[in-house]
Amino acid sequence: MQGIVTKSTGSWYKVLVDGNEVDARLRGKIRTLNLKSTNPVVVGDVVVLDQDGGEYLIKEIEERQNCIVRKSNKLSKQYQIIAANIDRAFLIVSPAKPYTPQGFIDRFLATAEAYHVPVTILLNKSDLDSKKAVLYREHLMELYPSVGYEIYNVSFLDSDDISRIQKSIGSQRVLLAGNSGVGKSTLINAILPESNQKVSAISSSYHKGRHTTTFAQMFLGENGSKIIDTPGIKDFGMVQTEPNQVSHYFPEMRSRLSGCKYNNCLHTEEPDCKILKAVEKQEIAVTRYVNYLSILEEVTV
Ligand SMILES: Nc1nc2c(ncn2[C@@H]2O[C@H](COP(=O)(O)OP(=O)(O)OP(=O)(O)O)[C@@H](O)[C@H]2O)c(=O)[nH]1
Ligand SMILES: [Mg+2]
Ligand SMILES: [Zn+2]
Repeated sequence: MQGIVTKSTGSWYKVLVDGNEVDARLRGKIRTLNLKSTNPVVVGDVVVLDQDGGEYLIKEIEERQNCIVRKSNKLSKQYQIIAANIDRAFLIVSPAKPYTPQGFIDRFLATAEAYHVPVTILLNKSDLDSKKAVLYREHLMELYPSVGYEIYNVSFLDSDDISRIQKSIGSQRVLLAGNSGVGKSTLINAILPESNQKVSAISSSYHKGRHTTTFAQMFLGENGSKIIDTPGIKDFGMVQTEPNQVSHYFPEMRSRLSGCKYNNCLHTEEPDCKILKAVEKQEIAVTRYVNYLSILEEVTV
């Protein structure tokens, strides 16, 4: 029988089979996909199950259409798959309490481009009105539409915003991503009150990396939609990328690449580089370019 993994703790799994969630374990030897990941089975995976007595065993994983991946840590060659087979991702960011740096946003966007996952940015906590929050919000709201990303200024405490978000989910399978404390579980609770996800009060402990949600979990919504809550991610490292691929993951660079003199241009100091010219003319945002350079540096090491 076949099912979809809805929760993975590393030692046991929840799998949705014919509308029911069952507990399952991994069979000792599994036909794994060719991936150096720290977690062989992830939320969203389609798996084949066997029943052994009363126990369900996962014996096979179907090939993934896509996945969102992060490096276990900056130096490691290993990586962790956050979820698989998703239609789109909502990147939830917050202008303050906690602050989501633009570097984090650009890394996530580039990772999603690499795996062909469309992203909508939900700029949450629109009720925060400190000077810093307002300025940063204005910056993000201007920047991202100009490079082709959808971004919405919302509050998950506002029921009108919640119904708009719910409408936009339709029947899709959506991953919620974002740093700890931005409101991922708050959104799940607003859409699916019966899910009762733990949320925590905003406090200074976010800076010490407290995480309220500890495992990714898929929730079943209206119209067959599936929403995946994930633990807050501190940082993304680009994985499995050649240096000359990185500019393909920035839409405003991708559309200009044919203008560079050299095919293998990395857009750092080459002559006749269309990207460098566009940065000089402020047609490409310097903040995006700087984040491009930092990803480039990381994959070149
Ligand atoms: N002011 C304000 N607070 C919000 C809003 N949305 C969520 N919060 C609060 O932000 C805090 C953290 O929310 P969570 O939903 O736990 O955040 P999370 O992204 O799930 O965090 P992790 O599970 O640690 O990754 C809670 O106290 C929420 O009430 C909002 O629109 N405005
Ligand atoms: Mg959470
Ligand atoms: Zn170039």
